[in-house]
Amino acid sequence: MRRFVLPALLLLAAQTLSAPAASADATIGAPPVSPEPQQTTSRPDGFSLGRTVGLMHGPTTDPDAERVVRETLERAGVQTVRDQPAAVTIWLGGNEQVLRQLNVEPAKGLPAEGYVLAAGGKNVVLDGVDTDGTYYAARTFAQLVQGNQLSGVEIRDWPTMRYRGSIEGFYGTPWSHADRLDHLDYLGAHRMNTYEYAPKDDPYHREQWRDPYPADKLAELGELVERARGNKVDFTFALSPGLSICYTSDSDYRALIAKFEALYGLGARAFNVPLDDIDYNTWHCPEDREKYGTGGGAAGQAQSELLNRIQREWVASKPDLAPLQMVPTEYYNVSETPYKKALREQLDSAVVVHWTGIGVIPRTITTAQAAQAKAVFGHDILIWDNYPVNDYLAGRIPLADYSGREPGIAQHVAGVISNPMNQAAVSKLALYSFAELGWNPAKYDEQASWHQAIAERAGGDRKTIAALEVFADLNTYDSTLHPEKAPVLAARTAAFWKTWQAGDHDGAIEALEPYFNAIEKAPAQLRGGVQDPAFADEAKAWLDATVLWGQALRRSLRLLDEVADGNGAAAWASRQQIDALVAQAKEIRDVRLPHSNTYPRIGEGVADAFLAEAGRVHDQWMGIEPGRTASSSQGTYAENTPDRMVDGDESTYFWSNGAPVAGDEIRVDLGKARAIGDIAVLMGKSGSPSDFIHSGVLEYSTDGSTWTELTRATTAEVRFTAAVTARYVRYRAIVDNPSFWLVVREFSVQVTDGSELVLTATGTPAPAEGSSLSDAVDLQVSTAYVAGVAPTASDALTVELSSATSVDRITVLQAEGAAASGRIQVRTSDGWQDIGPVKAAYSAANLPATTIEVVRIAWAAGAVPPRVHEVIVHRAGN
Ligand code: 14T
Repeated sequence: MRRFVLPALLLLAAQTLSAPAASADATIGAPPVSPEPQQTTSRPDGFSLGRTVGLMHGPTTDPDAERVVRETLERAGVQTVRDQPAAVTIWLGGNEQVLRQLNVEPAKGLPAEGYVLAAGGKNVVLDGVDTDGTYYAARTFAQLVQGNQLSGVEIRDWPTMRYRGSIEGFYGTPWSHADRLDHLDYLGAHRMNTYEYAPKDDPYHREQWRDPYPADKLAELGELVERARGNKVDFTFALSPGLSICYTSDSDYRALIAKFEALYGLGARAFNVPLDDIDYNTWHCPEDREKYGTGGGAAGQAQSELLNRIQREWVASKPDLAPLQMVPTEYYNVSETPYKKALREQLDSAVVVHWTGIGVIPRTITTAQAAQAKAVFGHDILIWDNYPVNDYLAGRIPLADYSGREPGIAQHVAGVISNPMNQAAVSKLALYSFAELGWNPAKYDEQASWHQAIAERAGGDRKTIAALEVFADLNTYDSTLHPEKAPVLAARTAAFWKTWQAGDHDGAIEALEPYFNAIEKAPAQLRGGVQDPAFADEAKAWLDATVLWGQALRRSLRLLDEVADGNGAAAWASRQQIDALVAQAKEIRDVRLPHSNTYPRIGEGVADAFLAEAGRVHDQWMGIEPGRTASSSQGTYAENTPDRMVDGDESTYFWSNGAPVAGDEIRVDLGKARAIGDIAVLMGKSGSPSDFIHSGVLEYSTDGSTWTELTRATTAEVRFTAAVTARYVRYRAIVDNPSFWLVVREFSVQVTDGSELVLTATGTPAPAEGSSLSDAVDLQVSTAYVAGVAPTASDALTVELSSATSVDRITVLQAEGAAASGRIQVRTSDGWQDIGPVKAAYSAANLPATTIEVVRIAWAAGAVPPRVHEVIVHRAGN
């Protein structure tokens, strides 16, 4: 899309006119009015507010609007506000005569919540079509005042969607009372009008829905209702009885109404009955089964009858209630079912129905889908949009743009509300864009809106904006809306490896280092620069982790530099430091559920991949040949990572986090092309025997892009004997799995060309609890054989080679700062030969290419128990 470009001269003039007097160059100019008004016409007759302003009241005047106006005037340096016309006069709630003078049409006739804002000739008319409209006029006025200045303007504005805001509808730690109060202010300031109270883990909302709120909780709810009203937000109380309600029970009905009545008493005027995430095939009393029977149609009828009774007996009896809302059990698709047919035909037509799109967290919501939702549910549709909710993304705070929603959905739905994160203030980044999409979808530009949201959080400060962009990039991945991981960092690291592989090591490092610095420094900038103190508080775990990842990334550049310089000791020190930083980052926990159960994910899949690649470069330089690795195109369920497919242990397994679809695969990378023989893909496990690819193809490749078929199978265990040369072997689904996920206990590929040198370690002192001698020869420098006691002169670590091999260097890696001493010895056909000392963390002994069978570290008696991370046998000529 082409953007309108102001001619340079006009741009200059506009800047001179509207730039605030004290505009520092560190900040970006005036924020645009957000959400963008429907119609804006600039006028030549802007003015200064001066020190004294008259404030007059018109027909739709409003105390909340007045509060916003007075705050704005105070911020602008106005000292006196008179209740009579003055040099500059504000007409709050409209004034036809002044509008006529300004040649501006009044708001009359605009949609609900609409307003006209006219500023010119030393008058400001804030003319709401209703009091909400006047409030929004005041909000826009607040955004227009720059310093003491007001540009001449005529704005005619109204919301496209009826419902705009949020539903606190997630699992895990609910927001605090302070979070909610602050959130309600944020909604009001962004012209959003809806907050739904539906935290899954408030026991009184769902689990114990019948129980009345205790007095202290009720008092808090009362304060929320109050705060919402002051922000023109409809506090919508939701009660979820679906886990235990008996639909035919009169006492259950009365328990529900009693709960609603209590909230009505506090001033709540909007109500919702969510029936999501329940099993509608389970009744909670025999009477329901008897009355309704079984199946989705029966559930739809029971739910409709409950909602209809609430509508007829309660809602209709109160003059001032907003339309009743419900969340259907089938909230996530548009397929025609008996359940939806029952709602369509039996549910009172006044009830508004929530819908999440096609999918619980759909990547896109199209106009056509919205039309289908409206048709299939047969009711007004309110989109419950599961973004940026992170209850299903433990350890992640999605900070990317609010994307994939077509503006045309507004033709078919009554609104869009956000299900946000467990972190209220961090959610504001996305909420900003919900406000814009809901108010003026035709003008919604997801990228522009995201940048503006960032600028708002950063208070316009350039450095903070830059830091927030870096931080947001590291927190892009959210599985569905943004399946890509840290895209900016990924592009930069990809460019790095290209330059590195071309041999320009210094150039590669110089180009990337500033970005890694920016990652490390971003948290400090955000802590000082984001005006909202709750942001740094809630994001603490992620900010702390970002510093550590930034340090690890920086250190990995040093590692690569040290490798390029051949400085083995320094490189090993860097390598351990990187591991320590990552380990520290993974110790961090947020305080909220479910995030308190895992570590904050920072640039996962990109930052860790960069460190792993740097480690491989280091490994290769030291003589560790690339071992095999396993991967999956799917995500991981809990801690069951893909490496468990190649750990030689059938009791551990990879477990995907969803059902594989055609094209999903599991893969083994041997590190380099090898002759291969027996292959076994052992899927499923007792407990989930059907978690296997139900129809797949076994394939191999030498380059990872051209694949050749070996066999096809439909069984849980697939075995095949190949006689080919391959680096990669994969098993790929060729049809979508039935709802079963994927478990892979082992994916073994036999190497037959004998080129795999296998080392076996034995010796003394015996390893300490939790470590093993094999850790010294497992080709992983992060794991270590830790001796249980300090060595005596008769102790030795013996490493046997699977076959006699020509070797020109032996390297012994011990823990930095805790190195034991000894001698490196090798056994050739002529017997033992001493080739050098072990004394520091890094000990390398070179020898002329010699065919050896065994390596031994003969320990000297000492005080330090050896911690051997690796004994590396470097093959001559490699
Ligand atoms: F009611 C719905 F619109 C809805 O989205 N319900 C829940 C919601 O509370 C939760 O925050 C959201 C994101 O995790 O998804 C829904 O909960 C689910 C959905 C699933 F598909 C919980 C488990 C699921 F397997």
